Amino acid sequence: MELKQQILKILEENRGDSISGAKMAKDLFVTRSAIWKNIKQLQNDGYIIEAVPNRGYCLKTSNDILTAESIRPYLTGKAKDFQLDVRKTVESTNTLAKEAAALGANEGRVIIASEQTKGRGRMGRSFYSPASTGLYMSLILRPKLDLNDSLLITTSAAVAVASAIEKLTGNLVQIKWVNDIFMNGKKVCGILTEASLNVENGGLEYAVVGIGINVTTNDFPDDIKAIAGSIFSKKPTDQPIKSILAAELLNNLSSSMDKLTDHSYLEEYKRRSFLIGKDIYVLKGKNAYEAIAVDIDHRARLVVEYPDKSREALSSGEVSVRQIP
Ligand code: BTX
Repeated sequence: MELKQQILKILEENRGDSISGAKMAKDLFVTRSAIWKNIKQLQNDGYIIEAVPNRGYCLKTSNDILTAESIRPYLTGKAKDFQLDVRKTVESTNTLAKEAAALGANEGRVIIASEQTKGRGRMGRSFYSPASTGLYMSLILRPKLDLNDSLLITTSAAVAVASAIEKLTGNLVQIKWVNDIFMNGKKVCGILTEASLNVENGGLEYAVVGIGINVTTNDFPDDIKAIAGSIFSKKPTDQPIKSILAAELLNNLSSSMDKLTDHSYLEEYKRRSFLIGKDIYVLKGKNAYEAIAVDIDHRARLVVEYPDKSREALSSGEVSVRQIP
C-alpha cells in the first residue's frame, strides 16, 4: 500500500479525532515531512483534513469520499473479508465484476464506483448513474445454486438493500417484484443480477449482483423524473453517509447470501412487496394481461391470478409487470 493510502487508513480509523504527525511518522517508519507532504496531497484530492496545533491531523467526520479505507471501519462479520475495489468513474461496475469473475476472481470481490458512464439495467435498459450523488456496486458470488433458483439471489439482495436503506433513513422501504426498491413512492434503487452457467453441472459458475442507489441525486433526466427518487433529499453533513451505506449493504448481503436456499428471507420480501394484492398487467412480449398479484412462491416467483381464476408463477426473465393505476 502506498504511503498516502496508509496515512488515509490511519486517519479513517480515527475519523473525527486528531492524530499526531510524529506518531504516524514513527508507526509508518517515515519522516514527519513525508507525512505532511502526503496530507497535502490528500487535501488536494478533496479530503477535509484539519491540522490542529499540538494535536496533529484530523479527518473531519463529514468527509464522504468513497474509498476502501472509508468503508472498511463500518464492515462487520464476514463482510470484513470482502475485497473492496473502489473507483471514481467506471463504465459499469457489473461489467467490470463479470470480467473479473470470468478471470477467476473469488466470491466476495466487490467493485464500487461513485459514477458510471454506462450503468446498465435489465433487458438492455440503462441506469442513470451521475457522479458523487449515488452509490453503484457489484458483488461477485459463487453460490451453489442451480439455474432455476437464480431468482433467489436478486430477491435476497432486495431484502438486504431495503433493510439497509430503512436503517439509515428511518423510512419505510418497499420492493416491487422483482428488483426495484421504492421509498416514498419513488424508485430509489435498482438491482441487476447477471450469472454465468456451468454447462457441465447445470449450476451457476458465478453471479454478479449489481446495486445502484440514488443517494442524494435531485436532478434526474426528463424521462425518469416522475418515477425516480433519492433516499435523502440532501446530504447529511455530519457523517460519511455513502461509506456507511456501502458497508451496511455489504454487511447485510454477506449474511443473507449464506441463507439463500433456506428461503427464510422470503417472508420479509413478501412483507415489503407492494404488488401483492394489487391489480396488475402481466406484460408478455407485446401483450398485456390483467391479473391480481397474489403471492411470492418459494422460488421467489410472482404468483398471479387471472380473471378466469387460473394461476401462474412468473419468473422475471419471461415477463414484467405493471400496476394498474
Ligand atoms: P431496470 O431495467 O429494472 O430499470 C431501469 C429503468 O429504470 C430505466 O429504463 C429507467 O426507466 C429507470 N431508471 C434509470 N435510471 C434510474 C435511476 N437512477 N433511478 C431510478 N430509475 C431509473 C434496474 O434495471 C437495475 C439497475 C442496476 C444498476 C446497477 S448500478 C451497479 C451495477 N452496474 C450496472 O451497470 N448496473 C448495476
